[in-house]
Amino acid sequence: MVKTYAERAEIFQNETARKLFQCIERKKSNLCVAVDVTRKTELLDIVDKVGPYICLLKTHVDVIEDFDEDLIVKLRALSESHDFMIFEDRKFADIGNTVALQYSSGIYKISSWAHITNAHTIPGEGIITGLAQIGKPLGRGLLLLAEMSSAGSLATGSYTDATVAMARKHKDFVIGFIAGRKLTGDDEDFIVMSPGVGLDVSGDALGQRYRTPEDVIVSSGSDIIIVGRGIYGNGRDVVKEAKRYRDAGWEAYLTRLGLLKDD
Ligand code: S5P
Repeated sequence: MVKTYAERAEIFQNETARKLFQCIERKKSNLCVAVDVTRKTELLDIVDKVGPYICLLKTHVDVIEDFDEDLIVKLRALSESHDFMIFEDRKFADIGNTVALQYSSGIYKISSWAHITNAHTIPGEGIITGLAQIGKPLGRGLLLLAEMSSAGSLATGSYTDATVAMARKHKDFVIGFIAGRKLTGDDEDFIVMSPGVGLDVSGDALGQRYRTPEDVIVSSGSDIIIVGRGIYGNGRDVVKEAKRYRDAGWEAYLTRLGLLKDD
């Protein structure tokens, strides 16, 4: 039987994973919004509007042109007031020693504010141990990129399988995957977050591919939908779209649990 988010919240070894699933259940939202804009004020404005409808905010902090520490103070305040967690989509991809520095230091000091970050597994297991040195004492969580939504992605087959095997060895820090589908059995608990979700278009001009919330959650067994331009793009009504994706994601979850008819 498919477990509820609340039931799964009890199982995770990692504190961040537990808190995220509790938040999903509390807010009845499995929506992560990806806000890829380049100005502080625009980012904060969108986050303030969508905050009530999301469980997780995904950032690309390195695209912000006027980044400063005040942005982090404000994002953290919004995360408290609207009750969501923060995922910096840094996609680390280097040797352990380097990623530990990139995670903790430099201008962004990602480990000091992002509850969750992610990494490619191309460098091998050292990338996880390097990031864990910094993130574990802070109770942070790591996602591994096991698959990608973009056309022609090389993260398939044995690469994806090897990524899952690495995650299994580090369950206290690796909380799950970026992937298009559930990759492990029901007896293991990893969070699956799926990007490339959109209700209106099937892709963009640069290789992105979109699927519906129903497809990723009901058919593919994913846990969290990541939606970017479908919510804030092209003069859209951000609040209306956030509610629309939250509702679609939650309905898909209820369908997966068998509480709604899948028709
Ligand atoms: O495979 C991936 C992995 C990620 S994290 N495909 C993705 O699109 N992403 C991220 O999800 C990407 O970096 C972007 O921030 C977001 C998708 O944005 P959208 O505007 O296409 O919905």
